[in-house]
Amino acid sequence: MIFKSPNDIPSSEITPESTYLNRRTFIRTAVMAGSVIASGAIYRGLTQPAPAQLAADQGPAATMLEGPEGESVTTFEDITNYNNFYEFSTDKRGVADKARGFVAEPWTVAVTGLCAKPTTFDLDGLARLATPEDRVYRMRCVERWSMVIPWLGVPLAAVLSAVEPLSSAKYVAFTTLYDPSRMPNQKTSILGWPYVEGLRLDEAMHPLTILSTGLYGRPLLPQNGAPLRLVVPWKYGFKGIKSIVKIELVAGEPPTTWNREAPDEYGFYANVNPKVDHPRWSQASERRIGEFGQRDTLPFNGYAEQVAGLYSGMDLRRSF
Ligand SMILES: Nc1nc2c(c(=O)[nH]1)N[C@H]1C(S)=C(S)[C@@H](COP(=O)(O)O)O[C@H]1N2
Ligand SMILES: [Mo]
Repeated sequence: MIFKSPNDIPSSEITPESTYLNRRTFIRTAVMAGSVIASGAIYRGLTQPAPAQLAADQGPAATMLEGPEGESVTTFEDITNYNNFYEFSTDKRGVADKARGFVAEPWTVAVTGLCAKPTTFDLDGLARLATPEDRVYRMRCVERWSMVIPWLGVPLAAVLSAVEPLSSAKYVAFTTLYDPSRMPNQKTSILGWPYVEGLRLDEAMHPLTILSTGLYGRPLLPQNGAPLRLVVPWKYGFKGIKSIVKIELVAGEPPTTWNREAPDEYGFYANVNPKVDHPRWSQASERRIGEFGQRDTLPFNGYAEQVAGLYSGMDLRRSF
């Protein structure tokens, strides 16, 4: 079998979201890298390959899953060892190790705001709303890499319907846990914490949108956003906020972390679009983790048929 692990991917093919990061981070990073070089190259100095660290007993429960349209499902090893989760590390291959031991139970998520029945759910309470289903979705990071991930999750619509949104609710705001004692990078200012994200209510209610509680038939590992993270497969990966503690129905467009950090580079909508380049790189193609070469990036990440109607009348160049 020809297999290329992410450890073999030249870092020059990955374009970190973080290259804009503030001056202090640049300086600290440059010192660690041992030289002061052009900002675009600095983070590459940090992302040195580390050996995959996967205990034998962490094997996936399900292995016979098919990807969309015959595409291969990304390996469990890659999905759980190549991550973006800045609360733990900005080094994709360092997140799993830094997040090891993160205790995700007990956990509650408050579903609140403009609704008739605000409710705080524990994980059993969520599972009672809807039986977790398998959903094999592409995931496209704005940094030009992608995976195919066999999620386990419940439709977000089931959770929102349970609290009975008021007609004044037009958007949904999501918040990650804020606990610097458990998420060590929250002691730094590399991002404004807690991480926040948002969707328009119709996007949130779309049947493709899920709250994931697992992958490969197992509960989520900390590095993938245990115990609960958002999955919106037609949008760039940064919309998929991890380790959610609050879901709030609101009237106006809520602030979102990457848009707040770099508004010219990351929009609220962040729909995958090969024709709208990031200001610093093309979005026309991507590297599928585990494959050689490049794939064409698909409009709406391949889900146009299901979701393009959500944006009729909207200039898709503005839906970045
Ligand atoms: N709270 C939080 N959620 C987050 C992030 C993060 O840094 N913090 N990174 C995002 C980005 S940029 C991507 S691409 C995906 C990566 O998900 P994965 O590591 O499970 O593949 O998580 C998203 N959710
Ligand atoms: Mo990302």
